[in-house]
Amino acid sequence: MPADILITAPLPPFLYDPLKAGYRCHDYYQASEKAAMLAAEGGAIRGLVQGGGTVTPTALLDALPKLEIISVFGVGYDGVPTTYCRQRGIKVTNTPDVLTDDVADVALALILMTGRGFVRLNRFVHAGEWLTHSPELTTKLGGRKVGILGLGRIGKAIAERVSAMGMKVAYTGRKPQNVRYEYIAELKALAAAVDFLVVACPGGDATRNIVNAEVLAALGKKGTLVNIARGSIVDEPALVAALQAGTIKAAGLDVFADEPRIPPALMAMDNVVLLPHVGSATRETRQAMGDLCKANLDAWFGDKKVLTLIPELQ
Ligand code: 8YV
Repeated sequence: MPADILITAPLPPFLYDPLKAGYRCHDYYQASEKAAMLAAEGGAIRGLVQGGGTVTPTALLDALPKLEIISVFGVGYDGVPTTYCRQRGIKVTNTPDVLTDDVADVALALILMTGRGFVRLNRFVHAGEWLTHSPELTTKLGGRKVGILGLGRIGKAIAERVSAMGMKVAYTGRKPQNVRYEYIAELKALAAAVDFLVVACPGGDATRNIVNAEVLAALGKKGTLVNIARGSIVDEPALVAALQAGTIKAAGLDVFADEPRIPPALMAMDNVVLLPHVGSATRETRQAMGDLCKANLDAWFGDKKVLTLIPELQ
């Protein structure tokens, strides 16, 4: 008898179809009568599949007394109440490693697009302006310093990429690591020391709004903020204010506080590059994430093992 699985996020067919073939899937995300679905099926649910950004309230988990595993389709699990899951013995898995390179590519792209003005220059050519005047001069990236907030797998992949371009790297995090990059303990001091501040740490309560007005003031007119992690880490109104006041130079953002809604003020700014949360959005990587998301469920419902248990539960 296949296990009952609750689906709480929109899933691509290359994940959803194999899940439907192996499990009894209940689409909570699309259900119009969510309470009724929980009342009818909640008691049978043994697995839950959600996205990286999906917020899973404990009230929902309370309605799933037989839940054994949450398999996150994404590396970030900031929407999962992990302390609650530990108490109830619910396993939580994610999809690390397979998306590292793609997300790091997006950070590099945002550095190039903001630093070298490539988005503006693209508009310039499309608008026929090259016929009438010369393009603007921008900033040489070699020799500039990149500060990485969160030197995990993705942070390290970003450090490698910018190092290859001759940029210098500094980082902050809970503790110094055995790496060749400069460690700066305080986020504000890191911001003050760099030309690009790249946010690459996990989201969640521990990092909520840590990139605040003070940090942005330290980053200053010389500095560009790049965020490929979670919108929750940056105080978004403070960021808008800093850009409006010219406190910082520019921003390159792939993630936002309330996706897909973006503060209208950002849309109009020429020194801001906006992407629609595409860090992992290649066919190859999303397929690998989907395969790993399902493999974790299969391993659990097969022989009570998982492949990528989150660190907090290890
Ligand atoms: C995905 C992400 O967009 O992995 C993450 O944490 O934010 C992204 O890769 C998301 O997980 C898809 O559900």
